[in-house]
Amino acid sequence: MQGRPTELPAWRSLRDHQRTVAGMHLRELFAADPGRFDRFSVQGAGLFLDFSKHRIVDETLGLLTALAGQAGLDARRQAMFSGDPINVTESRAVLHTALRNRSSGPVLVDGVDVMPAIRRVLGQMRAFSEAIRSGRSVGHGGQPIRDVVNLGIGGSDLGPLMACEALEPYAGAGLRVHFVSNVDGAHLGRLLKRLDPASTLFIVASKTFTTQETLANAHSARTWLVSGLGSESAVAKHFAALSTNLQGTAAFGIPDDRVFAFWDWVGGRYSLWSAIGLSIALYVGMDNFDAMLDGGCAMDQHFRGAPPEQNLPVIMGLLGVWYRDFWGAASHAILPYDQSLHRFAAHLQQLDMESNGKRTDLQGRDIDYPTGPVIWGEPGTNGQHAFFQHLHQGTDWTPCDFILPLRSHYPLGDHHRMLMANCFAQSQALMQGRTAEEARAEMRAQGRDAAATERLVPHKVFPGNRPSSTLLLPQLTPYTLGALIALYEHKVFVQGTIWNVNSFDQWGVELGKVLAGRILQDFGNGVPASGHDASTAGLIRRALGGAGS
Ligand code: G6Q
Repeated sequence: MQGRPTELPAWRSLRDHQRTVAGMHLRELFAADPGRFDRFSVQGAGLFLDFSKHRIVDETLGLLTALAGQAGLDARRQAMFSGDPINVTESRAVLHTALRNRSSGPVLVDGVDVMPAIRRVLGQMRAFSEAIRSGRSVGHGGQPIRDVVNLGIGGSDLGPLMACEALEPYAGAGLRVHFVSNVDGAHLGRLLKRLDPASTLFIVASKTFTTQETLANAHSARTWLVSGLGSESAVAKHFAALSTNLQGTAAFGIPDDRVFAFWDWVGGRYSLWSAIGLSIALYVGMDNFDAMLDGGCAMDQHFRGAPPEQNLPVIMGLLGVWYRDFWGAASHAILPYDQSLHRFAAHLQQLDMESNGKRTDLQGRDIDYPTGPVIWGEPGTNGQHAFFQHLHQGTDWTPCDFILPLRSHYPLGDHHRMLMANCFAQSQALMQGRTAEEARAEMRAQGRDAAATERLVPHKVFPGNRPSSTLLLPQLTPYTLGALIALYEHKVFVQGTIWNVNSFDQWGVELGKVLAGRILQDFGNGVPASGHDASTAGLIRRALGGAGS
């Protein structure tokens, strides 16, 4: 798309159409149309999406899918899956989908089929994970590995951490997996207190193998290990690396057969499908990792094949654009009703905000329309006792995604029915709200006197008309988790296409890194360099002088 999305005919029509829909209330739309749920719900790759509780009518969906067509979604999707260098600012292909490609066909980058290399690394991951899990591969002193520590940050941490938490029911009893990301010494230090070097394996997960935090943690872990086991040669048995920088891993002293490669066409936040997922394979076994790839692949096929009005990522992406650009919604809540998905919102926060938090379009022009929203969330039911007040009665409203597996891995008493009832009740309350008459009638029925009732009525009114999607999974399995993650990846892609941004670079994280390097030098020199602003120089002086200065 060379022009701006705001100039597309469908964008202009949506602007007018929004004014019509703004006068409607979801409660009335449901009352007038018994077929609404059936018409506005779809299935794909084993997931079910109810999008009937959105501020849309049939015409809205038609206009939104027209917008996708006019923005060139089909061509751009084809370009991504074909390995075209759509990450134009880094001149790279975007092929995390090749990592989960289960067909026998080739995927070409610069005329070279990348599938043989992908299958080779998957085979290496299988051999390594099976050897460690079975106890065939042991530590320096002959002890089996009991604790695996993934040292990585951002995309080299959030995805595998989220997936290991989600798939805990599939983990055997043998291995514990830990994740250390923060350069704050407390993160590594607190964990090391509990570990035995003789039975610990460190995985240094870094695409570039230059990330300050990860390398600092890796070097400190190495010092701890060597001092605990009394030999430099122990490093070879207790470290592995996941990286595209094979020179860097060799310089660290990790033997080549313990280095798991991936490629520059895998973005960090899309990398859990690559060797960066080794911690997942170690924790739940390679068969389950493969099942996760299968789920991701099924969602890829759905995304490529389903018509726009039945296509989960397309619908979710378009609804996000609808609220962000035509209603002014600044944030979007992710509400998994599953404790095992407690890091899912954090993973999506990076996926979405790093991909579409952009203010420059693909042609390098400033953008004058809203792009990616703030993504946030926590599992239900906990969130209900914390921030849901704001969702129901705050002056801003926030579109929500409710995510619910229908079967639990922990069928304790009536817990799961309670969980499901709460999930459905929340989206219902957001949608229908409570009128003054209803609030009044309820209080009267409870025997409250008339004066107290009237005083409380305004506080007990819920406006309703607050939109949400509900995503149902049969159960949270490796397969459905794979499909769920891929669904959100493609949702982000759809939105990036409409907003005409490069969803695959992240220049916004650079500046802070450069400045941190300079300030670290100041700490070494014992004085702030000239050229800092007064605030930064003052803070550096206080830090150099200790907490009490
Ligand atoms: C993700 C980002 C970023 C990256 C980390 C870690 O898309 O690029 O979060 O994953 O900065 O980078 P390394 O894997 O290179 O250490």
